Amino acid sequence: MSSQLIDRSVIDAHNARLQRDLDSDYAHLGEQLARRGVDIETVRAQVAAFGVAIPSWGVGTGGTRFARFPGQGEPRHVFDKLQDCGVIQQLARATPTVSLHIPWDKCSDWAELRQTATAYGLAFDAMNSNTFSDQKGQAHSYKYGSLTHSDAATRAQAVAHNLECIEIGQKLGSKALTVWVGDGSNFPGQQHFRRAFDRYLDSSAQIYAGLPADWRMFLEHKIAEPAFYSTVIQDWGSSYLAASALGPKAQCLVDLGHHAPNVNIELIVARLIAAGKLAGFHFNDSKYGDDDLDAGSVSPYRLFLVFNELVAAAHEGVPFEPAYMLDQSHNVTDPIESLMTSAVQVLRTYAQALLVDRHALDAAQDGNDAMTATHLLKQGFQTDVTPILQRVRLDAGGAIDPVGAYRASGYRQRVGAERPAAAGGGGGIV
Ligand code: PSV
Ligand code: MN
Ligand code: MN
Repeated sequence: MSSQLIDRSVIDAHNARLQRDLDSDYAHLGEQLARRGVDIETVRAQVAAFGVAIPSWGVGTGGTRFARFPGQGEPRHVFDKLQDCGVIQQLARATPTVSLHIPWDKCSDWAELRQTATAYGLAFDAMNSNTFSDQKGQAHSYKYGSLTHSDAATRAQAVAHNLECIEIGQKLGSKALTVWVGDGSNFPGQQHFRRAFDRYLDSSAQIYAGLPADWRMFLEHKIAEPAFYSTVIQDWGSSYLAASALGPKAQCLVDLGHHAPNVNIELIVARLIAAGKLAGFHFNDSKYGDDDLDAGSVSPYRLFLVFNELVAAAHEGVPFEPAYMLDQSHNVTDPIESLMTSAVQVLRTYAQALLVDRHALDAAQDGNDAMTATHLLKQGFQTDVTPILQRVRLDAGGAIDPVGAYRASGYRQRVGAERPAAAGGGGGIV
């Protein structure tokens, strides 16, 4: 990284205080894992190669439908957002890519944005389109839908916006377009279900036709909100039907907060892997709905069970290439601290899933030994892999304790002085 956002000396001083403990903890964990037949160095290398994208909208303070309480030094535009993402990557070393949202992240010089990202050690992940809110000056409103609207001109406008997102993404080196539409209805009878879905397929096919050869289209389903009676792409079944109709470049993206409470998301993940249709994830956690809480903050075991499916499929050589992204909204924490913590949580969960003895699990499953099988999963989940995560960060030039180093750096206070408080800034609150 050529552009150091946090002074190297701050990180080094912080690491120097923690390194001895880390060395001892790492050696101890290495011994423990060796007794289980696991080579800690192999796990470390796998974790080091894992990355999760930051949502550009996540570095702004979120809000709810009731209020938004601006945070200190909120990013004013996409360059500020990128700078915050650069800090996250510099300290936590788990987030080498950023996922942009258009038009929230529109700028006048995409080449400059790309150069800036490179200087921070960042690249661009999937582009996200937005036809769930009206933009200034647009000809047709999305109040009653976008890609599925009953009016052809409104659908055409939504298609054109998605094509523009692809065009921008090509300038940035992105390779995927994520499409989430809130289209649906609030009253029984308001919408003809089959016709609305047909219109979705027709509009999406026009977007699909505009995909460059090496691009993928991620269809993101969500059970409800903003439509509260029916949503056109409300579940993985609808998403799968659409992705299948569109073609091989279309796949289904799983946002963990987009399901009914208690839905078995890991089973959905397994089904999509088997069908060759798993696009990737928006990681977050939830208690009630699309809460967009920090990944693993409420139900870390649920996240583990998702990773268990991913690691099992990779272990079995199933060909798949999921895109990993966070999608969170931060109302009461510093977004940089939340995003670093969530990225670390994702890596932690991946490492824990890597520890599961796959051969023993196969044997327990084949032998119908439910207790051994579930113990094997718990053994991975209950292992404290913190020393591995710390070592990975240290080796990559990051901070052993990212939040501690971040607080010591005074970055938030510094940008607080440069960026005046704004009532509306920061991007999405959806
Ligand atoms: C919708 O709830 C969603 O999960 C989609 O990914 C949007 O792009 C994002 O949130 C906006 O905040
Ligand atoms: Mn999402
Ligand atoms: Mn969401």
